[in-house]
Amino acid sequence: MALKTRFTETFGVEHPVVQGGMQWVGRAELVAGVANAGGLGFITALTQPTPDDLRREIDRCRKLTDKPFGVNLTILPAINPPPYAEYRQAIIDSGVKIVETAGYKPQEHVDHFKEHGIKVLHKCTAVRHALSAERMGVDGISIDGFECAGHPGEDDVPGLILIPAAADKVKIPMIASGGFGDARGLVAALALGADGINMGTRFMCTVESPIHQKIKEQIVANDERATDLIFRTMHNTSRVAKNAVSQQVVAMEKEGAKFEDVRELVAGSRGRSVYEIGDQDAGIWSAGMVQGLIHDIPTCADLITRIVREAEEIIQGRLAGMVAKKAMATA
Ligand code: FMN
Repeated sequence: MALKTRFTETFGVEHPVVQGGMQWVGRAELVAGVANAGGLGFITALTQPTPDDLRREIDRCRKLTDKPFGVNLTILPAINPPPYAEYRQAIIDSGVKIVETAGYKPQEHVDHFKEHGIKVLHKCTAVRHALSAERMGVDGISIDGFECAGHPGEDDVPGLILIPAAADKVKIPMIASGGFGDARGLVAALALGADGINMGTRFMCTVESPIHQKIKEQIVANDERATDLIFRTMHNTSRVAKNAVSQQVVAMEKEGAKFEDVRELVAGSRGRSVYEIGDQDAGIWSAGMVQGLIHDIPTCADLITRIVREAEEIIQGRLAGMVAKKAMATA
């Protein structure tokens, strides 16, 4: 059995379950694990130091799976931006057929990908941005509620409102993101009008995820309160795992610190070392509130199979049973 939605039809995957881009985490082994399980995984382009490294990572993923997978291109404003056009070209040349864009002003990227017949799933955090991406011609929207790991935007609208608000207006297939980790979340997302779910934190905590075992165990140990919002005062909010460093950044921001003051604490190299050496206090690392729903470290196949099977059971059992009981009661 399988859940068929507009998303699975449009993007040609078996299950309506996506693994979104994750800096330092979205590498070939995880993406292939998701693909082999029938989900849609995205290699994170900017985790690769150069566009040529990205080409090699895509090749490596192809050796691990013959199923479809995609590449995430995250577009963030930067003083020294990465060579986006070259990364884009690497994706196009490699023959990847699905891209997840995220971040600011994706128009030129979307246009170029569409010229090459690539399907684009655009991830954003507001209904107005979803509608603008739809007008740009993307094939699907992934909408991230306030619960999500990484950048939730500045509107602070949780998924329970954001997803149906977006579903009321967006016409193309839409994936719900932020706070999803199990079958109950998938069924809820479908009920709210989405065509599937995107998960970040949940996929960090799988066998194939290329991060230190101790960080996976930390996620299992953490509960739903174990996140901090940093860069609030800089209007560039990021939801990260609560640790010694995030607490220090939050405290410094309260005292009026500017980016320069916290730059060393939030350095990407320190965040990366968390995953390499398994010291959760080595730097800033992204994780969402859904940590409170994560209790194990399964393979991607076990996770996706479990989510889809239990979702079907909830729909056909608990939910259908409620409708049947009401029908009997009124008969
Ligand atoms: N989203 C991006 O678009 N680009 C990134 O580079 C990126 N890095 C992330 C790194 C980590 C460790 C995590 C957990 C998330 C990251 N995200 C990034 C966000 C995820 O793609 C996804 O939208 C988010 O995790 C969904 O919320 P959840 O963690 O509650 O499932």
